Amino acid sequence: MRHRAYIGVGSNQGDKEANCRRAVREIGGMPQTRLRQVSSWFATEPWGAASSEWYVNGAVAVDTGLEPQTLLRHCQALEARMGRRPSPVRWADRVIDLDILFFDDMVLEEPGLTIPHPELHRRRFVLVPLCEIAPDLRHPRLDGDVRGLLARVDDDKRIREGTSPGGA
Ligand code: A4P
Ligand code: MG
Repeated sequence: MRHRAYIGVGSNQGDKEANCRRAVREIGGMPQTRLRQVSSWFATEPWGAASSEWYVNGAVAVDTGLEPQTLLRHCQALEARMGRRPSPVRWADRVIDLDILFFDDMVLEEPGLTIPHPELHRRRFVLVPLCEIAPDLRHPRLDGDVRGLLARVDDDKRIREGTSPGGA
């Protein structure tokens, strides 16, 4: 378990919270990977989307021995297993979406993988759950920690407070 990673979890199709909980369970079952923290689940207004269907979003912390590209492959395999189909439409509705937000204090730009996630500081639906589990986590490229990014974020999309306890 050499690394600490944070993964954003979202769904806006089907039983959204059940989808998120299943994804969290299966993330915990990935090889060399252990769940450390799970945020509450939040109902969030769609961001940047053609769709008007609200999302359920949360975030998890894991300790993992996987390297970033391998963790991404496992996340994509899980998305596919849960029935997500590739869509040509950006921000299309999805059964499950897993984004690697942070990986240690790594800064990485590789084909198909940017870490930290390039949009995370613009999205309250990412920062609110992340701030619940890791307020003091520092962004390796931007000035400040998650709490500070959330205080400064320019995003007026609505979020309903997590009503349900986190967990899988
Ligand atoms: N990719 C690059 N870096 C990463 C990373 N750090 N983690 C690549 C995960 N993937 C990464 O992602 C597209 C490509 O990003 C992948 O091939 C991967 O190699 P995707 O998830 O397959 O496609 P996408 O999600 O449709 O596109 P995009 O532009 O990444 O959308 P986002 O940013 O994921 O946004 N509103 C609310 N309220 N809540 C949401 O969860 N989500 C989205 C999707 C839009 N609006 C939302 C929400
Ligand atoms: Mg994505």
